Amino acid sequence: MRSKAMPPTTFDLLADDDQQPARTEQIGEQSFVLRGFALPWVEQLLPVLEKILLAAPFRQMVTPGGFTLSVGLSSCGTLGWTTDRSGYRYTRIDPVSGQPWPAMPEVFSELAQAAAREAGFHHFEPDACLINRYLPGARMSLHQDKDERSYDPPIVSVSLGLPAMFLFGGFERNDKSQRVPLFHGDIVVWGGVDRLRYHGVLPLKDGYHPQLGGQRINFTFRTAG
Ligand code: MD3
Ligand code: FE
Repeated sequence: MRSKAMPPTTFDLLADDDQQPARTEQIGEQSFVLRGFALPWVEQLLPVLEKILLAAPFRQMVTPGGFTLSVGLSSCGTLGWTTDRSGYRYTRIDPVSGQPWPAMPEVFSELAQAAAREAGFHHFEPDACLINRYLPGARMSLHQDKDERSYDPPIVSVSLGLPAMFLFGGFERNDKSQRVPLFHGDIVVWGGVDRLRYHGVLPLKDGYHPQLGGQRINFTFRTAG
């Protein structure tokens, strides 16, 4: 325990709680990892997420090529991303429930906007939040995000739960990719010249996170329409 009479030491700053100040790492010309940026918001995000998932539970979707994605998907916002045998697209209606996707909670868009601004992208107005759930073994192979109407707005991604190894590639599938570990509370912002870079996620390792359990959840905010 730290005595009030003692000045705080560096050791105390690390020992007192596990929340470290957010730090920004640049991983591309216009791509930034905001370490721990979401940590102060997590308590607010989780109950809201639970409500969304009651209306739009995670489901495993099929690609046009007939492969089932290992990642479970849901969405909130005006537009939700889906894939089936006939292609990838954004829809206003959740094809499973037949209802509009759950609205984007204010706390979600506020966080996404604050992160975009921190990375230098002002006036970010996301209309789609894809929610990805990785259980151990789930992965996302290298791909580009090309289903949005404009590539001008950035993309903001929030990582929660188990850590994952993110692959950040180039503009062609075979370009060498860098590996970036993403931890609970990290936010990544991609925009401008990096918007169409290939990216993916290595298979999730087994583990246990005190708040999320044995899974990783990723929110991807986009201006899709
Ligand atoms: C990099 N999701 O949903 S973060 C995706 O962690 C997706 O669930 C991954 O790739 C995940 O499409 C990676 C999001 C991400 C999104 C768009 C990008 C990273 C990006 C666009 C360009 C470069
Ligand atoms: Fe992607």
